[in-house]
Amino acid sequence: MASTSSDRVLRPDAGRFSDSANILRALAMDAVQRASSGHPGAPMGMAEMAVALWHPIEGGHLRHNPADPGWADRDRFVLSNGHASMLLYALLHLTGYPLPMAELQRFRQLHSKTPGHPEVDLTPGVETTTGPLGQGLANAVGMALAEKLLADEFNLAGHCIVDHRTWVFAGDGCLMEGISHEACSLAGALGLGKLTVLYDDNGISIDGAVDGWLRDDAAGRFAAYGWRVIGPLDGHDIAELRAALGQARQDDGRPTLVICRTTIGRGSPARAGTAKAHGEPLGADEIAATRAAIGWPYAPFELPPEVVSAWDARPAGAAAQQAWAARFESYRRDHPQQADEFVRRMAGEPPRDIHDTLAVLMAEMVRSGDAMATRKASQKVLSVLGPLVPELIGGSADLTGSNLTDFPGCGAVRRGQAGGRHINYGVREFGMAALMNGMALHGGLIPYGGTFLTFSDYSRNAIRMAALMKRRVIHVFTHDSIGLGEDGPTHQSVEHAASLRLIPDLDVWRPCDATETAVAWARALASRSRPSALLLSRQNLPPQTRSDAQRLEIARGGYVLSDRDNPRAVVLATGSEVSLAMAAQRLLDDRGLPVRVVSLPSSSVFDRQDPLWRRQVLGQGLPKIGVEAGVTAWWGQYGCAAALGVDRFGESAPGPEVCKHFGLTAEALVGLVEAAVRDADALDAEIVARADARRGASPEAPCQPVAEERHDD
Ligand SMILES: Cc1ncc(C[n+]2csc(CCOP(=O)(O)OP(=O)(O)O)c2C)c(N)n1
Repeated sequence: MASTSSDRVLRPDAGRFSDSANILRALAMDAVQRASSGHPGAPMGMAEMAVALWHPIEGGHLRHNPADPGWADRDRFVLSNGHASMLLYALLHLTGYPLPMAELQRFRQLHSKTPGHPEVDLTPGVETTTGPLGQGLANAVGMALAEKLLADEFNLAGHCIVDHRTWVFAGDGCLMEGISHEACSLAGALGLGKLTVLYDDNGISIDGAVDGWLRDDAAGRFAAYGWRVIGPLDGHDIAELRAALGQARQDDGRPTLVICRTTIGRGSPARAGTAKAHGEPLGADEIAATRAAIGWPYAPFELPPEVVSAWDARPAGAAAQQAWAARFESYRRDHPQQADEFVRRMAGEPPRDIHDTLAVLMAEMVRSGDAMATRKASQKVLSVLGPLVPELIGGSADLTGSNLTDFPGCGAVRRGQAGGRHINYGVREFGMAALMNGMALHGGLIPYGGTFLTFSDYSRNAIRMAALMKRRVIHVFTHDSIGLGEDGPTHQSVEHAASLRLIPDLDVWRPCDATETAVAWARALASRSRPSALLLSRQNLPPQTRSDAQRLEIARGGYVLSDRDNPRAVVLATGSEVSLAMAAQRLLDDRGLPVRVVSLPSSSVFDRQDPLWRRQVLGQGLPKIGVEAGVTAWWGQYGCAAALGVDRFGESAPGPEVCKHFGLTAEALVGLVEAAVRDADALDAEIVARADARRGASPEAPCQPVAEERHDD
């Protein structure tokens, strides 16, 4: 059970402070003090847990090589309670990662390698960006799952090249977050036996002693998920912790939770065990008192060399990596192709014949000239890509038959079974998104997962984290508008496309037919440092006709799909509304008003194109009208004079009826275009009239041609 304030009596600590833990404690309180901001309490409370896992002599459980943070078979460590970042930075510095003391002294400063919360790719040794509580834990479940999938795929008789563990530190906050339930329940169901979570059970969160709002029986809760639970144990007893972690390493097919009873801010006479230790510098006087209490006579950032050298994990790390390299060489001798494939996969390189694959795919899509829902087109894409891109690992949050994320022969991922390529995440959208981030961070896999677009809100912060971390994660969001019909407003997306487009570095694709769907998939696959969201229709959409050149232009995110001589307006459309724009164009032809139709499957990709391309596509000086079955304000960014869309929640009825009810029709679009052209003409006339008025002049007679001056040389 989360320990309560009443059962938390501070133990007499005298004589129980070790230098190995104190060096972490001191670095944390001193760096926070220097930055005048940060969280000293959790690092000080988890110092012994860190020693038991990370210290090469006193702990020895974490298998890593600080000299090569990218070693494929390293253990992964996730600090899910990311506010304890100074603990991680101290560990990375002391064990020998390239993180010098100067960086610790610049904790939380601009462009330092020690930001407020750990950021992957910024600080060597940080495996994932944490801070949004609970997500690190879910990332770790994804990492452990990736390890299992890759081990199943690559370890061959007599050879074991994928064999590492995933370790997590998590606090009360992580376990209070709902995502911890989603991720840990699934980890239990899948039997991820190489995952170990150390729970910093300190009974304190920001608002105070947690017994007012957290009285879970954590041990019972995790046991019910199918986890092995160790503890509660004394989270400051290094020997006890070390033994527990040794037990956790005996894989019995269950993930392990080690409940560590700790005191937040341990060592600080006035702050230990209080919420004040959580997120405030201790202050100079209290730091002095803490130094005296824990027996640490050194000045701030002064580190005794013998304590520092005992922390150096490079020799043990190098030996571990060398042993693995020898195993890998033997694997290479026996299985050269698989060895090359493993290297390629871990490097995130595309398969060698990916271009041929994509060409086949495109031809297939163009050939199949039937009207097709883009979710169906996506499945067709997957049935081509799946067998040829083995790193694709799919899944759905219990909507496989609707999202169409599976493909023939993909097989389900199940406990104790190898070879599955499709994960039934259950109804756990946020968990799915965060697990996918973990798998992408681990490497060797490209995760994609599906749900209805409306439920992207459930996953939203994990989508944001994928973008922030620049990871290739592909979200398949189907049933993307009111066009889905009968399920009604709870399921009909209105604001979601626009809102996802607000996330920086996320490519949102809303393809209009099978061909655009294929290109969206190809781009998402090639997009190594960005997540993508594919917004797909439930309903059938007609195929559009394109030249070969136009097919290539789809990849630019926006292109002229259908033009007219001297167009008077430009209609910009996405997804299911492209066919509506094409119908409106035909109606306008009949009325003698030529318009251009631009298909804009991905605005972010389009916005990254060179200005010349964008100008060519959008036209200059022409009124623009946007159409998408969603909120209209979004079109403002393209300077649209008008937009056809849906600015309120939907209705439950058959899709075509709902669209008609909301005025999402070609006729309505025609009306808008005509009005926009009229307004533009009127505006032009008004501008001229105003200019005349400013000059106080009546319109001049038309200019007479002036005879050209002749210069005869
Ligand atoms: C999703 C999310 N919500 C809120 C916060 C703000 N926050 C940071 S730490 C914290 C309290 C966490 O309590 P606990 O895990 O017990 O940390 P400790 O007090 O032990 O340091 C909160 C609410 C956050 N980082 N992430």
